[in-house]
Amino acid sequence: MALWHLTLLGAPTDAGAGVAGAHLGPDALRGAGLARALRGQGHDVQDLGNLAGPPTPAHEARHGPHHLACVSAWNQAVHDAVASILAAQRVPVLLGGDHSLAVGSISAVARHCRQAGKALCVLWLDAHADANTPATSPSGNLHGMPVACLLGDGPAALTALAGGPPALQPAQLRLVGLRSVDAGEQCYLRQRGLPVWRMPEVRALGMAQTMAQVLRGIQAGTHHLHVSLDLDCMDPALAPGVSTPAPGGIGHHAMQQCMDLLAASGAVGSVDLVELNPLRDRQGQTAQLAVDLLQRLAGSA
Ligand code: 4U7
Ligand code: MN
Ligand code: MN
Ligand code: MN
Repeated sequence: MALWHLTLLGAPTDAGAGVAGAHLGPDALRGAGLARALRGQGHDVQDLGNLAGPPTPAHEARHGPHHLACVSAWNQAVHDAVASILAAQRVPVLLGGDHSLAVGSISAVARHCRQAGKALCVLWLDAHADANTPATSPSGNLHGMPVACLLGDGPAALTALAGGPPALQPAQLRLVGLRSVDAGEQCYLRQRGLPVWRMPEVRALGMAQTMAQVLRGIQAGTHHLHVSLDLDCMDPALAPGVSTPAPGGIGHHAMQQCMDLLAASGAVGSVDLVELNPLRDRQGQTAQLAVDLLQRLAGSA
């Protein structure tokens, strides 16, 4: 039970994804009543509206990651805005947009934590590992690369956002819900020793036990927990409005439990809510679910 001073920030771009539509995410979340729902829980909610950035180019790059210049422009804007929100002692909630935007937001969070002397942990809720590099990526899409970028492996335009050392070390990450991991990512996860809870493990342990492991050692006060929520972590039967659905995801009850346990930790200091694709949604059901989950994540004030 804590009052959050939340700041919503939209980044309407799909330049990091292989299919169009994630640029409509922020406004669909607003349309589903996100701010109203959070205020209804007693929180202080500010909405900065949408950032401006370049449109997604009509053609993909023939060599290298697709739309890199466009993706890095958006990430620079996200980085700077998230840094100001954190400096104002508020909790940034980045409304995506595709998941490449997490490079900008988490780079800003990492700098903030270094200055504030807080230990940063990042919970990556996703069907995918997002740990490709330009060398391993089967698609060339940058929303499949943010984890590697944050660890210092990726295009310089993105890794440089952290301002020197990589934004994260592997032990600071916890990847939960994975079930679609590419061969190159598999090697990378093992080589870098990334802590991962794949779907079969989440199912076997149950969400309560999974989160007990994920949150071990994380304490409100000394730690800053960043939640990077890719909506495709959920089962596509529940959350069809995503660009890259993968069957066999987290169910409704387990997801609610996950949010409740995060709220109870008292350690959440920033959030990405990404990969909503309204063009693929059914009657706004995924947007509604996202609002419900964020409400539980914030808990009541
Ligand atoms: B998301 C993929 F190949 N791994 O790299 C890739 F399967 O942010 C998918 O998690 C990436 O939604 C999905 O393109 C990125 C593919
Ligand atoms: Mn993702
Ligand atoms: Mn994903
Ligand atoms: Mn996706």
